[in-house]
Amino acid sequence: MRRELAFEFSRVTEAAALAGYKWLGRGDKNIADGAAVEAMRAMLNKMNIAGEIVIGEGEIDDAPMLYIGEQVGCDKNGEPVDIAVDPIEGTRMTAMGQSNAVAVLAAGEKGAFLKAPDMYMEKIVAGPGSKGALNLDMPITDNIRLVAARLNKDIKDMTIITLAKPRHDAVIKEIHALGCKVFSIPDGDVAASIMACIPTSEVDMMYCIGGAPEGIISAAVVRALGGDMQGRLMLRSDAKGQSEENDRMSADELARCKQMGAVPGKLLKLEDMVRSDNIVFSATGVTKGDLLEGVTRHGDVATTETLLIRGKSRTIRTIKSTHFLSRKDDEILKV
Ligand code: VTB
Ligand code: MG
Ligand code: MG
Repeated sequence: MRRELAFEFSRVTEAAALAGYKWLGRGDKNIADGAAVEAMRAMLNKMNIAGEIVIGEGEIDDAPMLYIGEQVGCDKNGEPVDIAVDPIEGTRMTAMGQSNAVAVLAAGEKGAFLKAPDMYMEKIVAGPGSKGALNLDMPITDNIRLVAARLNKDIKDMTIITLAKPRHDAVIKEIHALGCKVFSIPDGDVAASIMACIPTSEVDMMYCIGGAPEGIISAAVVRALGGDMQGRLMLRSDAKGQSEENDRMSADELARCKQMGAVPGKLLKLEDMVRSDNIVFSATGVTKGDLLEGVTRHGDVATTETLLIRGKSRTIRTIKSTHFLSRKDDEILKV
């Protein structure tokens, strides 16, 4: 993938964040998501690529989406690029004015990403110092012990980040019983996965059952940062419990998995989820967070902060931009 494309992708997540920000604190996560989707689509369609959305988000909560299989870009003969998107990772946070919402995407060469439907995924992440130490077939407590040994840390000094969801209550208890610290955030495991990979954060590992799209996007940035990750696609009934509706949705997920060649329950290593180092990851803060500043706006002037990472060179850039909104193209402003 051409190096210059990296910068172009940062403009795509900037536009999505600016569009989502308009709906900050207005209580409607679907409108915020829809605005970010439209802005992201408009920007992607200005790029000289033959792009395909291979991972989208939205089916789990029926949100508006850039759908799987959608062709983007304005040059059919341009560079073929596979793109995994989450126009707002944290729509609830945006709607409720909570921290840590980001607009995010990962792009790679054709076939770079595992194709999977929008379903759940169990995932575990650790930083570069623990490469090869993870094994999702073993209990989480064993994984923590192995990572602690790699990091030369006391178990009691280990910090594991997860999502504060009822489905994690039991695992949080186990981790506490082991003597570790648990940071439970309401939503957003992509940011949490990045935190597990950067040496300056307090977090050593990420564990959760969250979205598969977020899992693949996280795998891209974890690989780019030299960290490690394993995952396992999970049917809705296994993640959220059996009910008539969950069982019906699980049957649909299973059928879609078959079409796409994905296998629920199968252990996925980092290299299975992201097959190349030649990827670009871009995330722009929508609301203020642990990793990135959120959008700010004073009249016509808005600012954004973006994390742009190229996997091949492992260059990590933080881009602070100032935008004069009256100069933006209509299709970004009108949403
Ligand atoms: C997961 C997680 C995301 O939403 O998709 C979660 O991966 C949805 O969980 O990071 P529930 O179905 O239990 O609400 C996020 O937290 C935000 O998109
Ligand atoms: Mg999300
Ligand atoms: Mg989303």
